[in-house]
Amino acid sequence: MSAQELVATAKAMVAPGKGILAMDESNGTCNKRFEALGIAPTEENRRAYRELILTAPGLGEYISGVILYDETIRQAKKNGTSFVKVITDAGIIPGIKVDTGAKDLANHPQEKVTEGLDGLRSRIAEYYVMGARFAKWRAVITISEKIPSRGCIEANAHALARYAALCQEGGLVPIVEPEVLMDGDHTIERCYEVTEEVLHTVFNQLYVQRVVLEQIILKPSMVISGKDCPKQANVVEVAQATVDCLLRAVPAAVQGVAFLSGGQSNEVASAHLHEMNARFSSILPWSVTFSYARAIQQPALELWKGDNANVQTAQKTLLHRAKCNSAARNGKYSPEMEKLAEPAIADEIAQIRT
Ligand code: 5MM
Repeated sequence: MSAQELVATAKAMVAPGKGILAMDESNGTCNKRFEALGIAPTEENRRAYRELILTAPGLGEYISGVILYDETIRQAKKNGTSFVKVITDAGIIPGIKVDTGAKDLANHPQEKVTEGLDGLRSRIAEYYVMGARFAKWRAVITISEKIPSRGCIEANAHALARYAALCQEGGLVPIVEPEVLMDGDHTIERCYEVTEEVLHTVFNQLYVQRVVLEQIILKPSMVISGKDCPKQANVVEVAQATVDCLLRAVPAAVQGVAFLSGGQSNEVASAHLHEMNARFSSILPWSVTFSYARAIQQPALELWKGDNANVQTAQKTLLHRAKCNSAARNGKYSPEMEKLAEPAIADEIAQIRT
């Protein structure tokens, strides 16, 4: 793929009114989410759930790209149509998670480093032939009193940069995801400090590895209070702190920023994205959108419950969250949107819940 094609793909991933749907849960994570809702953790249930998502009518109106897992990119609809065909027919770009997970970092208790560089060049080549046009690699940074360490930040930043360089060489746009976890009782100020250090380190490593910033999407976490912090920053404070932090640490050449939701509630994740776009779009050098997993999927998964009879209602709920986040990406979301959508499917939802 040429440099122009990589830029065009990156631009399309963050196009106005659109964002990315992360559905790249590894089997372990997907099974955990199923089991919490009493859904059997089988390959067929994972396939059926992914079919529900990918066949939601009108998904392509709000979603530019979907991130798949290795098992999912090889799967097909019940009628045999491959998921990759379903996705491209809907005008959506297929993407693929290529990391192999966060593992314990030697000599660094409680810290992780993401693995997956071995054999990555050939896996990228295989995924490209299968139809993927972008990839994702997630690094995980934990905050507590004495961490993150420099060793953890540098190891993860180096791996992200090596991954990104290999993706560009192989024709995939890399999504660079350094996630600073919300777990803990730290303040928003501490989250700011850690996020800024992590982003500076990541962009330094991207520079060292000669990654072309116009051909990447950054997928950061927002600057937010730890979930057990007694003082929770409000929506305006989160938007302000996140924008300040990113303006200081993310070069203007980056094609787009697509936030993860990280465990925020659905409405709050939409409100934060809206606030950033509504207040600051005139000063932001990059497009700012979403790349949410839980904040789009969770209500649909809870309604589906593994039952075929619930598919259409679950799809409407999924579409609703995609639409709210699409509005937020344009700075046009309001909590009213949540109320307006409810009556249309309220009866169906009530029936499933009883
Ligand atoms: C879908 O979740 C992804 C991680 O899955 P594994 O831990 O099973 O590999 C994750 O990378 C996800 O893409 C992002 O964290 C965004 O998800 P949220 O739920 O934070 O929006």
